[in-house]
Amino acid sequence: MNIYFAGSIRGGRGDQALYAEILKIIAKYGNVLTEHVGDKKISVMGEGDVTRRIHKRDMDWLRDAEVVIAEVTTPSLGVGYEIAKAEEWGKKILCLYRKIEDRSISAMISGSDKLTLIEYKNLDDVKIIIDKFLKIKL
Ligand code: 6K6
Repeated sequence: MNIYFAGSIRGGRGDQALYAEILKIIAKYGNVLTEHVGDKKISVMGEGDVTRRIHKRDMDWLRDAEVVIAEVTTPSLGVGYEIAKAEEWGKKILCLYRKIEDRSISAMISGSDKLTLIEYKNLDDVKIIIDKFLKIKL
């Protein structure tokens, strides 16, 4: 199973270490196409790659994925774009978020019936949520 993981890059790298841990959990279930999202060498400045090439590569991977898992606590234009494309292409989508005081998830995510949005507090929660979500899918 190809799994596309989405998490903020230019939107902010505050959760990068958490993405790396979530990627480790996801890797037990299938082929993760976007390991770079958890890479601490990628700063908000990006990989230093040409943006057109990044867009094409990521969209090709997204098309090839059966499942998309997005961490949406840190708002990111790129992650929102990927989720919209994944909806358009009929992918199964799980969005994970942590509740942060004085912040709410965009209504474009919380109001969509084409994805599953689940709140979590820690990595133990993430393990359970992902296991349930992917077992339903399998
Ligand atoms: C390089 C040059 C300019 O920006 C970069 C960033 N490099 C990226 N490399 C790989 N994937 C990327 C990059 N930038 C964004 N993405 C994709 O969009 C990832 O799959 C993330 O899920 C998402 C992050 O979007 P932003 O808007 O937070 O960057």
